[in-house]
Amino acid sequence: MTMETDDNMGLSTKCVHSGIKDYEFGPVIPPIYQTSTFKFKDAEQGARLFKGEEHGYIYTRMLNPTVEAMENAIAELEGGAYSIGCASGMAAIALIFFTLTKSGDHVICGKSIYGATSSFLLQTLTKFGVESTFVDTSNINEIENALRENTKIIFFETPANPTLTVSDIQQIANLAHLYGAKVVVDNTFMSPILQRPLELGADIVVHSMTKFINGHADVVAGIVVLKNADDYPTFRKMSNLIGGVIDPFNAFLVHRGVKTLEIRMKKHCENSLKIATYLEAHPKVERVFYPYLRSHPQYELSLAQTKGGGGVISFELKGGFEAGKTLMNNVKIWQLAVSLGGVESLIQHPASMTHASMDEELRAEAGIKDGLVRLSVGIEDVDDLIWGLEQGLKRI
Ligand code: LCS
Repeated sequence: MTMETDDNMGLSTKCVHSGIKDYEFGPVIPPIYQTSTFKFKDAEQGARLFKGEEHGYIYTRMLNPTVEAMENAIAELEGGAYSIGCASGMAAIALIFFTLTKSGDHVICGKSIYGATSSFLLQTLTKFGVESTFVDTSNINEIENALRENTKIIFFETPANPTLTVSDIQQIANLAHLYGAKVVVDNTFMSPILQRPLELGADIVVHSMTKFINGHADVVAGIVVLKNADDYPTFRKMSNLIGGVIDPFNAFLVHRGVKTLEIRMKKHCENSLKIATYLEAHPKVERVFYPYLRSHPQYELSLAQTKGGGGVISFELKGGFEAGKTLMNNVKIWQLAVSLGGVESLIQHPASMTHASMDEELRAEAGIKDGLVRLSVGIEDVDDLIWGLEQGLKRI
């Protein structure tokens, strides 16, 4: 806990004050320590720092005060002991698997998952002798059937990209811990404002901070949040060895984004529910996936586990991919681009874009149909966003 906040304070207060300490000259914002290395007072101090006998800074790949301030803020918001800032969400995901698995181990991963995550497991981790099984993590029986003695990690996104499938974190954690496996939740779609997996029994949270946490589509970054302090030294050591760390300027930008995270998430949720409701009633739309719609298969679980449906909606049009193309090429305000979680609204096509790299069979099994369109709903005025969608829909 930093000196400014404690556990009883509200989320907006935490967003504004978390991670902030006193710095030389009294700035209210952590300065950008844009330096690769730090001068020691004397040879003895240098040796103490390297031995870990004194807290301080040696070299920016190892630790940097601007990065540390942002890491403390996210750890505090997620209710974790420590966090480690990474160069991207994928660097954070790689860090977790490289730290916790070795040759001969097995991992279970959600079927509906960001394309690069599934490719990392299938194309990279397998080279090191770690096997993965992909299951529908919204079905606890599928997880139980896939568990083995050597299963080290159960990894899933909830809600998942791009199907918005919701998995029961507490139930999965209870099962995983019986088998000695760690539960890792990719909390990118919710942010700590809407969902706190560590409180529900998860061991580790990972984020692509490129998305809601930074929120302004101007940074690529990731973070690993650890519930247990005991895990920290091995994770920090591996981060230092791999070197995929966030740099001070990006950490500064992310920390700046965090200040408005709570109010942004509220607006993302408010806009998304209205847009999902509008789409569900639209004659050209076949089916809408949004966790806070009553029609969502895990609607009740979503209400219980989260504080909002988030800012991502997926839907299928009656005319399939051809209709989707017409929509994407004719919408107004919405920009045709991948990524999500920024203040501006985006539209994209998972099967040919974000999830194109995914194994085709796995993509079909995960329910990522060719006609699925994904929206990242920004914080613009919702009437303008609906008007912008209607301009595309009426061309179909
Ligand atoms: N986890 C989730 C849930 C994601 O959506 C992404 C990226 C990542 C991890 C990887 O994070 P990155 O390395 O990009 O910071 N998702 C993207 C998407 O849906 N469109 O573009 C990127």
